[in-house]
Parts: sequence; structure tokens; C-alpha cells
Amino acid sequence: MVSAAPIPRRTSLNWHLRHHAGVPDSLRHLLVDLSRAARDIRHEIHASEGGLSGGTNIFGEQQLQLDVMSDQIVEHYLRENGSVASFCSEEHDDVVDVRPSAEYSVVFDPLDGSSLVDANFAIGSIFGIYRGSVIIGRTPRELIAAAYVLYGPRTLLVYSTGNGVHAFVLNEVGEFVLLREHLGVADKGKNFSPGNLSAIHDRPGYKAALDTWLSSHTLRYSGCMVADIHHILVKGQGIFTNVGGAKYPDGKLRLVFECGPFAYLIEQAGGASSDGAQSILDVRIVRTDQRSPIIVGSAVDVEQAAKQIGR
Ligand code: AHM
Ligand code: MG
Repeated sequence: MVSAAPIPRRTSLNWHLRHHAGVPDSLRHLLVDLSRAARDIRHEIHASEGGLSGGTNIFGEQQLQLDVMSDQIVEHYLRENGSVASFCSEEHDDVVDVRPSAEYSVVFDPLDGSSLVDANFAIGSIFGIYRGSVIIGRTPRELIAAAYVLYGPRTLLVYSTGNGVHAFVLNEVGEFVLLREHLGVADKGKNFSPGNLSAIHDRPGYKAALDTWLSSHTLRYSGCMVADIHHILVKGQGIFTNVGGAKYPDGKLRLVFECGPFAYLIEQAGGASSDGAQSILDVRIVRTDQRSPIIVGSAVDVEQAAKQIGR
């Protein structure tokens, strides 16, 4: 008898979305297209000199920065996909309409940590998907999917569609294959990852939280949110912060492209998120470039830190 659905040798992202997540085909196709964009971005990171030498190549020719190239790659796949009503990204000032009657809107940071490209540190892409064409006025709790891609020594993709958080690795023929299912975050952390650290001078609560962690936790901070939060998901514990101070009153990170998708993923993994007063998932989006303080990771640590730091 011929099986209708042969089991692949290694579980592909497409297979996982279809048989584990059980999402509609349109959402599966969109996530697979985003993974194709990530594969192409990874190729650009390796094939071009973009960002390595201050904007010019060895012949002195001006080069497109990698973040701009990455944005164009994602936009290409979103326009080609057919189910995308609108999108907004860190590289665009406003929401861009594609096909207003289509099913989904996509928010993304095409290349997070782009200031680290010349240092050859790990960098990433972040994606969030909403139903419908409207992004302003929503809250990240309405996300129906989120994913990130980490371009490090290996290229990893982590996604959730509301049924756990799952990790994939890009193989040598350009396919994402399953690495680990159901990543979880324990209630108590051992690592801390403190962003916008100069805010400790303006915010005694942040300084107090830092003093606590210095004696109880181990520092793990790379300067790329994707890498730093991936560390929490893979180690199964930890806390990441980027909170407000005099220079950035609401912290450095953007609600729409950065804080929202990561709050969704961490809460899906059993961790918590806070802006100091409420879950990041309940912060309403009023502008595409809106910043939000973020405290995410192990639930007990997040609760304690939110109390100390406040909003
Ligand atoms: P980018 O999107 O312009 O690359 O900046 C965002 C990055 C995050 O990845 C990281 O967490 C943060 O900036 C680093 O901030 P800090 O300089 O406060 O450590
Ligand atoms: Mg970013």
C-alpha cells in the first residue's frame, strides 16, 4: 500500500508546520517564504562584503548595507506570496499596503544587530504575523505567529504558531530541518542579559536589579537581541532587559518588530514578558516606530525585576 504522507528523513519546516502546527496552508506558505528570505539573507551575509568595511568594497565601490539588502529580500518574498495584505519593517517609516484584501500582515526587523556586522558577531531577523491588514491599534497578543532567524556559526530558525516553540537548523542544501521541539523557559534564571545599561544611572530600580543579578546570575550579553533571547530559549532560563533611561526614555527596542514577537515567543515557551507594568503582549501599538521597555525570560525573575524597575 502506498502511504499518502511519507515521513521525511529529517523533519522539514514545511512538514512540521503541516503536521505538527496544523496551520492553514496560507500561513504555512507564508512562514516557508519567510524562511526562504532568511536563507537568502544568510547567503548575502556570506557572499557580500556588505557592512564589513564601512560601506565600500575592496575596489572602493559603494555597497548596499546588509540591513537594506535584507529588507529588500523579505519584501520580495512578501510581495510574491499572495496572502500578504500589508507589512511594516524597521527600514520603512509606515505600514506598506500590498493587497489589502489578503489574509495577513507581517511585521519584521530584517537584520537585528546590524551594528555588529563589522565585528562578525551573530545577527538575526525577527518576524511577526497578524491576521488582517491592520497593524496600528493591535496588541502583540493578537499575533498568530512569530519567528526569528539567528545567523551565527550556524543558521537557526525558531517559530511558534501558538503550539509551542520549535527550533530548526539550515542544512547544506538550504532547507530548515527540525532541531528541537517545545523549547521551555524555567521560572527561575541563572543568566542575565542587561541592555541599555547606561539607564542604571537614571533608574535606581534598574541598578538594584543589576546588583541582585551580579551576585546571583552569570552575564550573557552579545548586543544582538536575537542572539541574547535565543540564549534564554536554548538554555531554558535567563532574563533579558532593555529598559528606559535619560537617553532612551522607553528603552531602545521597538514594540512592533522586536519586543512584540519576542514576548509572544517567550510566553509561548512558558516564560514571561513585561514593560515594567504589564505583559508586553498587552501594550497597544500606536506607531510603527514606538519603543517599549522590555523585561523577558524566566517568570519569577521577570516579576521581581518588573517590581524593582517599574514602568
Ligand atoms: P538594531 O535593530 O538597530 O540592530 O538595534 C537593536 C539592538 C538589539 O539587537 C540589542 O538588544 C540592542 O540593540 C542593543 O542595545 P544596547 O546598546 O543598549 O546594548
Ligand atoms: Mg533591531
